Amino acid sequence: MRAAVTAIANHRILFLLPVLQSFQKPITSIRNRIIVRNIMSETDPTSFTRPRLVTKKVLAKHQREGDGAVVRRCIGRSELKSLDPFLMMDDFSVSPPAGFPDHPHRGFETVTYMIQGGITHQDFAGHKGTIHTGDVQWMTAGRGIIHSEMPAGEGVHKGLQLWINLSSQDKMIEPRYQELLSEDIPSAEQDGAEVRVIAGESMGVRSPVYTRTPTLYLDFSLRPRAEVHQHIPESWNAFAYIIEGEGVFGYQNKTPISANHVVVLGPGDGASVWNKSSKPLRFVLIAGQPLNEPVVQYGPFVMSTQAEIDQTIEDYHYSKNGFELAKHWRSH
Ligand code: FJE
Ligand code: FE
Repeated sequence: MRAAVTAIANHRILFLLPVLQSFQKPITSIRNRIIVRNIMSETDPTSFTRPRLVTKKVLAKHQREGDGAVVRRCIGRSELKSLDPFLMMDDFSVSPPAGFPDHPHRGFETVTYMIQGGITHQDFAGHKGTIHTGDVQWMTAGRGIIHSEMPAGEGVHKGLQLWINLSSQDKMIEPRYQELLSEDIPSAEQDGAEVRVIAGESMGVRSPVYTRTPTLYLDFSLRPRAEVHQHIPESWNAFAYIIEGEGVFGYQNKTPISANHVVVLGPGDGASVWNKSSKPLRFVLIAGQPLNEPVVQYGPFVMSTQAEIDQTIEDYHYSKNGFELAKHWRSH
């Protein structure tokens, strides 16, 4: 009930803002309304007063990656180099024999979220498994992982892979995996808006995933005419990627944004999205606390200085400082 009231209040404020902003005087009335809402919704995690607007919109086109795989690069492309702490995000599609054969990582985390099919993962420490539709693998590469990521069987396998940077003091931590099966991903529904909480909290439910770099990762499905209002910490960077359908982001009167677009959300303490279409809308909303540290990237190695990158290349070459197990390992 409270959520519904807040959604309506939100709706009205957001609708009024563009009108009010064209005048000088009514600023006080915005303030008054916000104060009223703050009192009303002090304990409501969905409430916010400064809606984030779209500051950038990029279409993620197909490109080749790995060994014959096709990705739509959302973050890490020339128009959107990175969005601290996010280094890269690929919307990938692979069919055998394509895939991502043996390759290393150091200094960050990879988060693989399956949309369709399965990916089989094997690493140099004997960790092996397959994640299927709706499952997530949160891999902290830390000081080093060498692995292969290949399609599990015939047909097309799709998902999202996000790279999250680690702070300089966390870059050399022990590698770690957190794997969540689809059925263990918390979800909630409100007025035609469903959320799967991969990391962080939404609609009063929390993910068990530990995010060393604080991250919010939500998968929303909105039925026609549904809307969602999500709190995002003020100092965090945030973006959305549309998987299916089209949605209105930021202000209610904006033009809808269609599938395969990435939108960067500007300053504010929350985001609003409306599905004004007659088809389902599915998108991920991802936000993270910026590290504000230098980033030196050499392919799958991400460190803070060139000297650390040089050291990493040496460690990888001589199988040391975390890459010991690489000496005689190959995936099979
Ligand atoms: C790669 C380094 C990499 N996008 N999407 C260099 F780590 C990779 C790589 C991936 C990847 C893997 C999956 Cl499962 C999904 C991805 C890049 O493994 F392709 C290159 N060239
Ligand atoms: Fe990888």
